[in-house]
Order: sequence, then structure tokens, then C-alpha cells
Amino acid sequence: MSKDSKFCPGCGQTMILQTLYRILQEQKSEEKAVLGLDIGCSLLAWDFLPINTFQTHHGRVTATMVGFNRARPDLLSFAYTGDGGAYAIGLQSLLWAAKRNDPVTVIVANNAVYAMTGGQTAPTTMKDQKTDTSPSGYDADPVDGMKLIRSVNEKAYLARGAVNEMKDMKMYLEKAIQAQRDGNFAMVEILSFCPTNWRVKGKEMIEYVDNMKTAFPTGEF
Ligand SMILES: Cc1ncc(C[n+]2csc(CCOP(=O)(O)OP(=O)(O)O)c2C)c(N)n1
Ligand code: SF4
Ligand SMILES: [Mg+2]
Repeated sequence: MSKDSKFCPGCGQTMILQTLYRILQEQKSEEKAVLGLDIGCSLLAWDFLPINTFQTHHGRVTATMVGFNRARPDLLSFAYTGDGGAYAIGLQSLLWAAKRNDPVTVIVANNAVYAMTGGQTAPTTMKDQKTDTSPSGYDADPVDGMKLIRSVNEKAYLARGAVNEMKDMKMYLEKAIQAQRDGNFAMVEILSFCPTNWRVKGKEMIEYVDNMKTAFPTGEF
């Protein structure tokens, strides 16, 4: 029986998750994949795809999926998280998983805000970006997850995509899965629409994401 999506209409996270599922289908790996979910809008994915999921605490999805990988190295471990979960409350466990080169695949949906709690500033909020807690524009530069992880791991597969660059996003996710299969840590950050908290719709969402690419260039790192 199909269920309604819990994500807002136009949310980029559905595009990320559907792309991941398409890859798993192509690789006939749906039953080999386990998707760990952080707190944040990522939790809305708990029954979005017909694959097994774990719900974890805010910031703890990477550590949980590292533990899962140690118990079941024969399966694919995905840690799906928001930018706040990855680079603020979960940074310690993310950095140490990367430093140990744990073979898990972290997928970060970067919408530059704490979306689930109402659009507050996150580590990824860009200079001059207006959010609910920076109504006059944020006054600092954002954290760059690619640089952070590269500083502790030379072998990791690292890429940043965007939901309006679907073909590249799919390729980055495929390469990340291969990296995990080869025994390496992998992280793909994806710039993702949040129409609800950005208060934009239609083609303005694409302009917003394209504007994010100045602070967060896409590509492999
Ligand atoms: C320990 C803890 N602190 C704070 C919260 C409140 N909280 C829930 S979701 C969230 C922000 C999530 O932002 P992000 O990780 O960027 O995900 P998004 O909702 O943007 O996808 C916060 C602060 C919590 N659930 N648990
Ligand atoms: S609040 Fe933003 S990130 Fe969360 S489901 Fe809605 S559009 Fe998506
Ligand atoms: Mg976020």
C-alpha cells in the first residue's frame, strides 16, 4: 500500500531519497541497504522508501550507522542527515568516523537552515542570508563540510551536488556507494530545496539553490 509523503510539497529531500532508491534498484541492492535517519526533516524519510530504516537521535546518525556497519559489514550503511545534524550537533561523531575511515556513506541534505524547527540559522547559513534568527542577514561565513572532512581523511570520497543537478547527484551517490564497498568513508552533501523555510516557490527555489553554489561549489573534492 502506498503512503503519502510527509515532506512539504517541493521539498528537495524527496528528490535525494528517490535518486538513492533508483540507484539501489539498479544495483539490486534494496534489501542490502539500511538507511539511518537523523533528527530533522530527515526523519520524515522513515517510511518514504520501501527499505529498512533506523531512527536515531539528533546528531547521532553517523555513529549509529558506524556501529551498524561493524555488526553487519555485509550490508550498505547510509547515514542520512541535515546540515545541522552533520556539522553542528553531530560534528564530533562525523569527524571521528571520517578520521577512522569507517566504511559508511553519509548523505547530508544541506538546506542552509534548521528546517524542522522553523528555519533558524545553521552552521551552513550563508553570509547575509535571512533566516528566522537572522532577520537582518547572517553575519558570518558558513562551514564547508568538504574541507572539514578532507582535513582528517585523505582517502574519503567527497562530493557536493544539488537537487537541480540530478545527473551529477546520481553519479556522486553511485561513487560514494562504491567507495563504501571498497572500504572507505564517503560523504555526499546535496544542496536541497526548503521552500517552507526559505519562503520561496517555483523557479525562485532554483535561483536560491544556484545562489548557494557561490558559497558551496558543487563537484568532487
Ligand atoms: C539533542 C537535540 N537538540 C535539539 C533538538 C531540536 N531539533 C530537532 S530538528 C533540529 C534541527 C535540524 O536541522 P538540520 O539537521 O539541518 O535538518 P533539517 O530539518 O534542516 O533537514 C533541532 C535543533 C533535538 N531534537 N535534539
Ligand atoms: S521544512 Fe523544508 S526541509 Fe523540511 S520537509 Fe518542509 S521543505 Fe523539506
Ligand atoms: Mg537543514
